[in-house]
Order: sequence, then structure tokens, then C-alpha cells
Amino acid sequence: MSFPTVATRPFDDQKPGTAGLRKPVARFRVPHYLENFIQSVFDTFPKLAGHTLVIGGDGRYFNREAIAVLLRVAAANGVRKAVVGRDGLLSTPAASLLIPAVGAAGGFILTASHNPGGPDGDFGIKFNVDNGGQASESQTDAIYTRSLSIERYSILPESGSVDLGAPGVQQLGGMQVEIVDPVRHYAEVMQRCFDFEAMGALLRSGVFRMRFDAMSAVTGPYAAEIFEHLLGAPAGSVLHGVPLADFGGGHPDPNPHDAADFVRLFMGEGSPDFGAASDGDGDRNMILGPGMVVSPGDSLAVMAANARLIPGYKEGLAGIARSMPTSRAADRVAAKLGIPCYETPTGWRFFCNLLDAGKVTLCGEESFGTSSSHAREKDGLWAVLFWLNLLAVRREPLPAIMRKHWAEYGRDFFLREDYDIPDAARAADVMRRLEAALPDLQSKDGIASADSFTYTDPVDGSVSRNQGIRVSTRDGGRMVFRLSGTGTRGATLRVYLERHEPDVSKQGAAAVTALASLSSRARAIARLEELAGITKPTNVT
Ligand code: G16
Repeated sequence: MSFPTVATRPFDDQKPGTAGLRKPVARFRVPHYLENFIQSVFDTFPKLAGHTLVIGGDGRYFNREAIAVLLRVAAANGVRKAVVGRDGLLSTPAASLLIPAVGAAGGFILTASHNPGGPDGDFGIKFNVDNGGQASESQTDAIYTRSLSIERYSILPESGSVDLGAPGVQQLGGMQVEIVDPVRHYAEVMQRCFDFEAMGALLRSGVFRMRFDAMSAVTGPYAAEIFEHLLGAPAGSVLHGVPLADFGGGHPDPNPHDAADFVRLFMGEGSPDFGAASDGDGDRNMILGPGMVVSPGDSLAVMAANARLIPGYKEGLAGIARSMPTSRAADRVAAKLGIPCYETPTGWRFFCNLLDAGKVTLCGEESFGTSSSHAREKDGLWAVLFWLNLLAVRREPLPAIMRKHWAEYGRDFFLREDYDIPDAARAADVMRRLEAALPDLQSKDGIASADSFTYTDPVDGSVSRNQGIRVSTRDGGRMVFRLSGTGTRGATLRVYLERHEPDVSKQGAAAVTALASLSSRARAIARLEELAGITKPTNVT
């Protein structure tokens, strides 16, 4: 069969970042921009023709228009069947789980994750392969290379369209399109991982109050089904549960800065017993209890230490992986359990080889991401259910669980400071000079080591260089510097600070206090004031 083709010219800015191609909506609206990128994926993966694809997004502005284009390009590239979430919705973890479940050769997830949405916000698209994980670095490099020389794309005429709201099978050209319930399969997988009876009993006990903030993003329908319907939590336990195209004008990132109002609910009298929030596409999570936000590195460590209490993990863990800038709290648990702990570059895709090879069971990142071998993406609601299951089994308040954990392993104080630098070239210069200063730094007083992180994948031997600068101090502190790979305007320098505190009497301090001197030291090392005129971070999380 031959398909209509359209002549086009390459764009030079289609290099995927940490997680897919993210740009302002206006950029995606430039004629041919979206089609070029999608065709570059089909050209890089010619075997998609004749197979099934999963398609869905976080419901942000431009989601439906993009899916309509994607379906027409997919049909013209010979895809046999597209499985699409109803109304174009699929959270990132739900899409990732659905890909292998329906035997798809891959999937497109339309999201810019935690970036703001709306006509002036961001949009994004990422391609995941047949195991449900994001395309690897070499594969995204190949897509980018293809995008630089593309001269035509195939697309069905605009007359072909699909009703995204109508469950069941429709036809688009030679391609079948099946519209599926976005929640059902995901909820089934969660019921296999966790003890729904114990969690339901806790939520219905009348003495335990939970609040989940969906931040007007994609997890609303998932959370309503799982917490309120399947587990019987009182109506109103899920806040901001209706997905909105602009996330209600908010920044759908579950962290103490962007979810400050939600965090306040937990900081005084009458705090709920347990709280959690998720981001735009449902892969991030923040965990809270009365008077505290659990830092992501601590969350991973507590999960690892308690995994045997949870049905899906009762056989124990093969290993743990964390991204390099994530605190080393999980390393201490791994050492005690006698299992390996891998340190990978930032980006969930780096965990996938380890998961596929059975080397790790739990993975986590400082950017409020945690997940396990059940999926190949990070999974926000999975993490919330893990904690809820843990609370239901241990029947102790969350702060008590944290304090006992710190007493046993020591506390790893952790903070991430973000410095927005409007001029990306200047930010790159800060990093270049920092790298050039490494030999000098290594011999400075109080510095134990300083290097640029290179990762060699233990499964396929691939090497990823320049994944951030690590500086360790002799008193057990660590500073990590790297540029964000998910922003769409200017640049953000991320500075990660951590320090281990074994003394129980000092573990109750606020992280900002415990890390204050490391913070000013990091600014001085990066010469931020001198090189970029910066004296304080834009955000601290
Ligand atoms: C993405 C990746 C994560 C990564 C995060 C932070 O998250 O999937 O693995 O940790 O970006 O990236 P950066 O520090 O480069 O901005 P998400 O939730 O945006 O897909």
C-alpha cells in the first residue's frame, strides 16, 4: 500500500532531553514540527509498521490535536493498531504498563510532565519501546540524527478522524484504533502489588485521614478510582481530581515549593495522617505526614528497608538503583541487606537495563520519582500505595517510622537548589569552568574528591559521560552540580546538597539549617555570583 507523503524541511532543535522532546506549545504548533518528529521516530524504528502502538497523554493543552496528528501519521506509516486512552488520557506509568500488556511494539506518551500547561505553557512527546521504558540514549540520538535530514513525512488526509471519547474499536485508513479505559489495567496491576484489604481497612477505620492532591492533572481519575472507589476512602480524600488542560494555572510538580499550599495542610494542628501528591503525567510523587515532607531519597530508603512487608516485594529485593544526585540513604539500606546499589545518571531510562536484567527491584530519584520492577517508568501512585500499605501494616504514625529509620541508619539531610539562569550559554560556561577547575578542587582543603560523573552501563557496557560534577567533603558532605534537561527556556543549574548525620540528637534539624554551610560553599565553588550574578537559589526543594 502507498501512503500520501508531504515534503518538509528539517528543524534543528528536535533533540530529546532527559525525558522526551519538550518545547513551548507554540513551537509544536509550527507547521510540520510535530509531524517531522513523529516521522523521525517511525524512520528510526521501521519495525513499528504492522504492529500495535499505545498512545495517550497527560491531557494538557494541545493533547487532543497532537493525538489526531499522531494517529494520521501512524496510520500512514502502516501501524496495524493503536490503543488509545479514552479522551486521549493515559498517565505515564499507565501507558508504560499498557505497552507490554497489549503486546505493543512501542508507544507515544504526550506530556511535558511537571512543566506548566496551556497555550503559553509547554508540550512534550516521548517514545517508549516494547518493554514500556523510554527509548535509550542511543535510540533518542538516532531519532535526533534522523530529524536533521528528514525531507518528507507520511500522513493520512485530514478527513480521517477518530472519536477519542468513544470506547471500542474504530478504523482510520488501514489502522484499527481501540479506545480503552485509561485506569482499568493500571488499577489491576496495583491490586497485584499491594494489600488492598489492609489499606481499605485503614482508610475506612475512621481514625486515619489521607489527602491526595492530583494537582488538576492526570492522576485525578486514577486516584478517585483507587482510593475512593476500590479502597473506600471518604469522598473528598482526593483534591484537585479533575484533569485540566492548564492544570488550573498551577505548576503540577509535587514538591514543597510548587505544592506549598498542600504542604501547609500538614504543618499544623489537625494535619491529616498521610498525604501525597503527583505531577502532570502521574510519574512523580511526594509523601507527607504530620509536620513533615519525606525527602525522595529517604522515601526510597524506607521502602527498601520495609519491602518485605509489602505483598509484591515479600521475597525481598534483588538490588536498588538511584540516580547519582539522589541522596545516599538507600545505599546504607542496601549495604545492610547485602544487596547491590547502583548509581546511574539522571533520567529514568538508565534504570531500564538494570530492571530488565533482574539486577534491581526498586529505583528512585531525587526529583520525586520512585518505582519498581513492575514498570519501566517511575510511578507516582504506586509509590503512594507502597507507603499506604506500609502504614497499614506497621500501624505507626509516619513521623515515627521516619525517626526510627534515621536512628538505625543515620539521617541523610538533602536539598536541591535550583538556579534559573536566563542565558543558557552563560549556564553552560559556569559548568565548563567548574569542570576545568576539578584538578584544583581535588587538592583544596576539606575536599575528599571531585570528578565529572561517567556511567558505564553494567548490562550493555554503554558509556555516558558528563553526567554532572560531584564534589565530596571530608566531613561527609556532598555537592552535585548539573544542568536540568527538562526545561524549555533558558537554563537551570541544579545544585544537590547532602550530609549524613548519625547523631540522633541532631537529626531533628531542618535540612536548610543542616546544609546552610554546604550551600554557600557550593555557590562559591561554582563562582555563581562572579560568573552569573547569582547570590541565592530560585527554588529550594
Ligand atoms: C524527568 C526524568 C527523570 C529526571 C527528571 C529531572 O522527569 O524522567 O528521570 O529525574 O526529569 O530532570 P532534570 O533535572 O534534567 O530537569 P519527568 O517527571 O519530568 O519526566
